[in-house]
Amino acid sequence: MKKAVLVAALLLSQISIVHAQAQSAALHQGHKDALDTNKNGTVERSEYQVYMQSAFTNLDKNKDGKLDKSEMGSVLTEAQFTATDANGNGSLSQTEFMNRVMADFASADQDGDGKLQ
Ligand SMILES: [Ca+2]
Ligand SMILES: [Ca+2]
Ligand SMILES: [Ca+2]
Repeated sequence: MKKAVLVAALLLSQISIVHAQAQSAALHQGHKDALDTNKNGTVERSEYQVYMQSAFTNLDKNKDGKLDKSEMGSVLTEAQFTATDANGNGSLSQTEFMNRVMADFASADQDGDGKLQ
């Protein structure tokens, strides 16, 4: 099976919480429940952001504040890692990581209302 395009989907499926479909912005119900912390039925940008910040912390196994290729494991392909590593230094800072996942949120949020249903 081809991996989903969204980095967020890859990250989330990696940590067994969300497997979003690249073709559809819809999240699986169980996964949405995990992200929808205020249980209002939608995943707001703020909920996604908080979740991704904690995902960054969880992925940063050696706690040096950045993600290197070994920490990303199978989450990102080489090409995706390179694309996310904006300054090309071989590791992902929290800023680089968040820029990427928030861009994914924006592309998944097709109607631009700041929420994923
Ligand atoms: Ca919510
Ligand atoms: Ca690290
Ligand atoms: Ca970098």
